[in-house]
Amino acid sequence: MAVKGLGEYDDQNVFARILRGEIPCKKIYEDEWALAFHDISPQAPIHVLVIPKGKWISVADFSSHGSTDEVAGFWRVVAHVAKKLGLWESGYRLVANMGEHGGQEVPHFHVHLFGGRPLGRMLE
Ligand code: D5M
Repeated sequence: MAVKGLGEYDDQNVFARILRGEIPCKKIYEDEWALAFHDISPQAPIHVLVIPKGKWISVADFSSHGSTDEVAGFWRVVAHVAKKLGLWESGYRLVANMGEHGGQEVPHFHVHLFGGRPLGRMLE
């Protein structure tokens, strides 16, 4: 079920719980800005989620309460993980679902990183 509105941050969402270490994940990389781990239900040979440490639900929160350092730190992790997984040469796809129409299920901002095979024009 997709997120209905993009209002208050829910501290009990699954990614908040992963960040607090309450739920395990298959971690790929972590620093002060972001955490990257394998998606529990992979849609491609490589399907990784990168989540910021900040309490952001959508990109709207980048501007309202994300510092430049936080935003840059997050995107650097995305690039670092793509390199670490050997995807810089072959290419890969980034997707961020936002809200109900975007099909967002977890109300903590995240970027899906897909790779490992030719992905076609769009996944869906
Ligand atoms: O995608 C949310 C994604 O989060 C979806 O691909 C499944 C994934 N997910 C949900 N719970 C977990 C845990 N516990 N570990 C790893 N991955 C998980 P969305 O863009 O919100 O539709």
